[in-house]
Amino acid sequence: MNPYAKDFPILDQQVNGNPLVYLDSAATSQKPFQVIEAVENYYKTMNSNVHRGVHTLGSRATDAYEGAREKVRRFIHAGSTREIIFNRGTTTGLNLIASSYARDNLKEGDEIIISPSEHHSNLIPWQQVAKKTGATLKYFELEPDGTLDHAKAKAAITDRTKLVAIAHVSNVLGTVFPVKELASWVHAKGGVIVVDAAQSVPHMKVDVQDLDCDFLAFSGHKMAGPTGIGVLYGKESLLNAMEPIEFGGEMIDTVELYDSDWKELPWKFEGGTPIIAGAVGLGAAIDYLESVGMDTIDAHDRHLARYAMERMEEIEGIQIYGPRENRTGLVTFNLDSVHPHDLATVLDAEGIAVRAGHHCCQPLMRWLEVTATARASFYLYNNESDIDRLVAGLRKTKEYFGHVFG
Ligand code: 7TS
Repeated sequence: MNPYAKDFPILDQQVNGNPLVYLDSAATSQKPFQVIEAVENYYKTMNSNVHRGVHTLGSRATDAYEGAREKVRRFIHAGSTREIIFNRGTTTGLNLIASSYARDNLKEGDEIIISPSEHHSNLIPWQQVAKKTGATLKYFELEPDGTLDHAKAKAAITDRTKLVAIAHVSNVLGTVFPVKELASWVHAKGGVIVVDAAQSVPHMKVDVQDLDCDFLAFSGHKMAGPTGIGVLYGKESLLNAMEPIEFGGEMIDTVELYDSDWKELPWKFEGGTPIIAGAVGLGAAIDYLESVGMDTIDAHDRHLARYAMERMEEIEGIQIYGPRENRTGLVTFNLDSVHPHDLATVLDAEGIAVRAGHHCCQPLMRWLEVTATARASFYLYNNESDIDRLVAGLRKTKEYFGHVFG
């Protein structure tokens, strides 16, 4: 029995007559009772609006909200809480950079470079920036195993490159992209780097100062935290020079009839009543992950991916995508001519939850020359016996479709 599984009450149930095996943590992770109780406790003992009024509940809620910001700062080793903006998630963070920083700083002749493996959240905003500013959107070339060749990537970054946007970890390939190197190459040319850390922050130690990234976005719900809360990290000098894109309460300093000015960082980017309970839950998730240890989680998830690949490769007709080495805890695959949706349906009948589809990566599906794939993704509450159940389920699927089509 995995020692952490008992902290996740949802896992202790039968699905379709079988014990649940949850292998879809890259879509969203499950939540430990420590997080569920922190959110419940917030609503039971301190719910109130923040940064206003002087009553006691208001200061408790404000302390809890700002305390969570400090936990996030420490967790990703940012220099200051002014660099930590709470929002709805990775998608919202990336769109803020695109709509504020990029639209105001890019022009015709400038280039944005991204990877064909990006999630739509880190792809469509840059298409929109290119359309609005006249800048050109370009793509790094992926190697056949879904990695970047360092020399080629470095050469692709030129004096025209004003912005590189890349996932730290691909949600389909599991590839860990060389963010630190990319940051140094783009900085040498005077550009900035935006990191989509949706799949890295939940699974490994991420140090924004060590990576030297300019912006980095992630989601609470993929790291044992609640849905609806996310974080955008940005270097203070860049955030200071940026305009907010949402205007209203909470983010203003003084408001005149025809003009207004903004609060200092980070609040100028947090218009409206913030996601207070979500931030408190995210703080509890960080406490939880730190109590396990990010290096322990990283090693565990990578071990499960290696074990899964070894076991799955014993099945004839399986195709696994992405690199063999230096990959994180997810395995994306197809099985013979079985449609991944059919495969996921048969597995679901066995109580096994995997994701099937394009994973919000349609250009990557075209690059892989498939319309869809299945994906099993792992977290600290999974263990080898979950993978054994998956492999047995895959064998059953193969047998079933062999009878139907054979
Ligand atoms: N970037 C990456 C790399 C992701 O994996 C996801 C979500 C996002 C951005 C968007 O995050 P959100 O919290 O703003 O929605 N990825 C997935 C997935 O792989 N399956 O479901 C959601």
